[in-house]
Amino acid sequence: MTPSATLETIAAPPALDELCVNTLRFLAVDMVQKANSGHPGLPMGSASMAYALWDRSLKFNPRDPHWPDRDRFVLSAGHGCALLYALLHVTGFDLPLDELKRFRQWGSRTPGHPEYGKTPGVEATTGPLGQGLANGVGMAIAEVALAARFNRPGHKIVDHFTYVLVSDGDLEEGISSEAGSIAGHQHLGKLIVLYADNHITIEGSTELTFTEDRMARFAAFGWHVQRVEQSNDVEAVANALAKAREETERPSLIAVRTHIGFGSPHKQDTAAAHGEALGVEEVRLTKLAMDWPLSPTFYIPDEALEHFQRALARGSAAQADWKSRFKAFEQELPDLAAEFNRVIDSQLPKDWDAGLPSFAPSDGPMATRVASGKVIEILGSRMPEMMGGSADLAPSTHTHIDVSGNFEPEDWAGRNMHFGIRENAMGAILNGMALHRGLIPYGGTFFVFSDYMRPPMRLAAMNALPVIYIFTHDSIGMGEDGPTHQPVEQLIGLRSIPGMVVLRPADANETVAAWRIAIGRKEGPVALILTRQGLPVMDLNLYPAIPTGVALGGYILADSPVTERPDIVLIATGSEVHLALQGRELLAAGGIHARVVSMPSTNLFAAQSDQYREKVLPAHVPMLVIEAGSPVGWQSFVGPRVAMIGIDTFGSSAPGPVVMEHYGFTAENVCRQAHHLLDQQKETPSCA
Ligand SMILES: Cc1ncc(C[n+]2csc(CCOP(=O)(O)OP(=O)(O)O)c2C)c(N)n1
Repeated sequence: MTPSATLETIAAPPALDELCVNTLRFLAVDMVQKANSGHPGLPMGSASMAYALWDRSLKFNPRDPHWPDRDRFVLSAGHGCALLYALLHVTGFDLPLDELKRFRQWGSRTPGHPEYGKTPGVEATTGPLGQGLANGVGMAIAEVALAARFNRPGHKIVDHFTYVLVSDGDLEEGISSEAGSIAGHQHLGKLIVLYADNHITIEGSTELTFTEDRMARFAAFGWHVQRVEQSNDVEAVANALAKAREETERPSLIAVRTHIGFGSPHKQDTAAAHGEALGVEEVRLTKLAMDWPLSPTFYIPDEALEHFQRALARGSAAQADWKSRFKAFEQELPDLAAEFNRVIDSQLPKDWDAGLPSFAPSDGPMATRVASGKVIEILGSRMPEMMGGSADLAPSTHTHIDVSGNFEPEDWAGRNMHFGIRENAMGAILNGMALHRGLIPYGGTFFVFSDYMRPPMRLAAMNALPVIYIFTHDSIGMGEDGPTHQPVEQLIGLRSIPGMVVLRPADANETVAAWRIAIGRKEGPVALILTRQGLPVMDLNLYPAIPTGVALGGYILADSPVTERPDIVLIATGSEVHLALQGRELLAAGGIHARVVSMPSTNLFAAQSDQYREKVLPAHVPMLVIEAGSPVGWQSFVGPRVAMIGIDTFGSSAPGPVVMEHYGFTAENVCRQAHHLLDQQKETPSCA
């Protein structure tokens, strides 16, 4: 691997550099002051190092923020976003000065933390500290994976760096160790992290909490580490960046001794500069101290603007160079070039789902995790953009693609990722891969440990990222490992994340249908919730609604045989659907006509028309939900007239079938509870 061609930049003379840096500083100061809300300290302290990066190194085109081979820049310390907005404005992105003046206001393109999709040039939503760093690791992984797949001798069409700016808080968060360890292990030499080492967090000095040798820590992870003592020494930062780019074997950490609130006579180097406006008087004193005009506010000197806007010519030249190289690539290797365009545009290959299997009862019983593994194998062989793995549980989660090798420094073309036992970083890395584009990222673990990756899952949903989660061992039915490993509240927890589609298929055929939805969904993440234990395979001849029903979230699997209007509706998900079917037969023997509704996704069901939902769940028909999870939430999914066989404790350690029976997950109990519900309703005294 060789470093990218260095960009031709014309270093500004020191006085102009200083003018540019101060422009960024005071734009941020004025933004925060006008909003009377935000974080001025980090932008004031880090303006010079960010300037060194954006002016001397970063390959970007403000006129085309999505150009595939641009360098990525992630501001992991998202609270310092006034700095990023200032950079985007002065370098010519579509972010007018008026938007800077509307910082943190309703409907502005300058929200309180960077939001992907809202502001041109913002590469990731950041704010929960540590996530952005791991997003950067994911982007750097995507870069080397795509380079391994598409670059050919004489054709380097994927060749960019990923830069991340982190603060103390980013490095204090545990995810920084998870992600830092993976990045070092994978030799991600094109990942370069600038660390705003300002010794201050919200509660005061880092001496209170954060005293380890950060450099030694990252060196131990296998990183190349450098220190710059003078944050305002733009040349020193630029030189460190140049060295970092030359280091191709190891990711780089550049710790720059910055000063929070730099220039503020009373707030520099104090926590007071962190999270509130400086105040009118302190702004005045700071501008005076730094020889900056008091008015107008949001002042951008002409010379500074002219210098910053050289980024436009530089960016379009860099992109034009890439385009001409891509053209040559296209001429020589048209199929590969078309394939590159396809994956970057997130288009699925033709007939991508043609080879997916159907299962018959004779194939069962089969755990849905096993059915999912078979689907992954087929999809993985048809779609080379599928890339993912597990947090050290692949033999259990069935997430391995056998036709591909491991993703490792010796073979970045391998698509099986070993995330190690690092769920939080796994989630954030998957987000980074999705943000980069060109891949369909997926990751798996036991469902109960999805709690460890909730922050990145929330961000995936917020950013509408097409990430797929494979969560197995999905209920108390997983058995012997006991309450620590038996998810209970995780289902409702995930379902409550706006934009997340949760699918808990009932058998192998529903699992195939669930995967179709997962691959086809481009507008957000999908979580597949799968069993450890074998389940009967439902006969597609008897239950022909399965393949289309799953996409509707809930559907009539088996209807009441006699009446149009069933006596009761049994609603079940996942491993409890076959209990509902058996319960229905027991009820029929007693003359009760039950309808069984399989509801693999409450999220998708909620999105259907009122008419459809009313057809499936007619008003005034009693309903019994059977789900091995917390009962919370079901009333909002299906209405108030619902009874439930669920779990409101933590499960128990014993063989799965024993635990299920003890908690009432048997066909007999379904029948009993249905009778009980019907009796109750008969006995309910009328108010009339
Ligand atoms: C996961 C998470 N926890 C807590 C916070 C709230 N928070 C915002 S900034 C910050 C720490 C500030 O210290 P540092 O990271 O050094 O930033 P600086 O003071 O240099 O701006 C905290 C705790 C957060 N954004 N994310």
